[in-house]
Amino acid sequence: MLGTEIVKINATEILDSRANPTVFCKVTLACGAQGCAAVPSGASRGKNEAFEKRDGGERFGGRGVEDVCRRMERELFKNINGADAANQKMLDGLLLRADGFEDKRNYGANALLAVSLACARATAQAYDLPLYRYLGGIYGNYMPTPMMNVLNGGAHAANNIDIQEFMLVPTGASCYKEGVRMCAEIYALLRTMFKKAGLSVGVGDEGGFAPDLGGDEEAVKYLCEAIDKAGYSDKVKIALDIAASEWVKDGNYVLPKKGTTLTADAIIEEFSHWAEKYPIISFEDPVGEEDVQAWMDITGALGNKAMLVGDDLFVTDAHRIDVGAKEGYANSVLIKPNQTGTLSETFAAIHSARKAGYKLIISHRSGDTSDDFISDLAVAVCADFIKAGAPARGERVAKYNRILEIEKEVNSSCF
Ligand code: 2PG
Ligand code: MG
Repeated sequence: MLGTEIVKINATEILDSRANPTVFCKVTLACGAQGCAAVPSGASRGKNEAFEKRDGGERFGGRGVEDVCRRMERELFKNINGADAANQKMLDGLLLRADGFEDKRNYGANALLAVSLACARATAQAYDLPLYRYLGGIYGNYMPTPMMNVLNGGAHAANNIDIQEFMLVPTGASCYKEGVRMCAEIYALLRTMFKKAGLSVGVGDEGGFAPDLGGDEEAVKYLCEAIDKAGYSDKVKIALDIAASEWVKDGNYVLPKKGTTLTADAIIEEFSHWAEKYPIISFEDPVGEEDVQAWMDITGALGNKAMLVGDDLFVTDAHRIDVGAKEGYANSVLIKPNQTGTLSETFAAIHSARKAGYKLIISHRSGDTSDDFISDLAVAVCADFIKAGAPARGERVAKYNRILEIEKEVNSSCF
């Protein structure tokens, strides 16, 4: 051992980008190396996500995490005191055993993940390696393609749009940096277009614009027009996060803002139509998380034309991904470490996704912090995409900027 035994953890209640409290953890190792991590939090959460522990009571409307932090320092620490942080699997095993519940409801997945990620960062520091290099070794040299959410709706915005995320995907960019520039230019154009049309340029939770529009399809048209105006029609495509689990009501789909009721078949027909009409390459959670039949149907209809991404469907759970692969639904996976609660379980989900031949997207949450762990993770596992919101707002650009830094570092070490 290189002095990588855990000697101390500090846990602090901090704020996320929606003014909700969240857990920040600092781990200290015997050699003096330290690592920090802050956990994000979702608004449109999958039913089967690991438990997010909150204090309840009066503070922050019950959303405080002061008790969670206190228990991390006083109780959880005892279970990992002296453990080798460089043995991530063993360490995460200790965390899981200390919790004792499958859904992590004792300490909370937010508490466990903060420790798990901070330990990885501390170990990287002890080894004097950048995090992506520690996590990915010498293979981690490939930058993901960004999926930038430039128009927000659904649970992330107070406008009249039911689809949650409208994203730009610079699939034709020659490198990551060029892709970021293209998206930022299109984002700026969108602002000008909305202003000119007398529409709001205020932003939603993930930094995308959130105007009231004539309908969800009009949002797609705005993106197409902006891509066109920027001169990137052949290089930038569109991805949508429908977040359709939010629409499910009594066996049907009710669009919360428009109030329209739809069947799964009608939704699948509409999106098949959109996939023909618009340069949409990806539909995330296009149907409900429990509607397996609809997942089968949409995979049959669109599976070889577009990415069908399981977010609420898979909740970063290796077993759920294995089942999806076996039954033959979806073809891509969204990875959010806080849906599962430890880094090792996140890697297990990534492994299952790769085994199934699914595309891999590493993702932020709608409530996030300036923590950029997912950027290093995306490079380390050679993810196909990173989804971190708009090219605006500090907690979103922190992730994109970190990969700009990594790309430069990796390229400059080339001969
Ligand atoms: C999603 C995410 C992130 P939330 O649905 O993919 O964009 O949103 O964090 O609210 O679940
Ligand atoms: Mg989603």
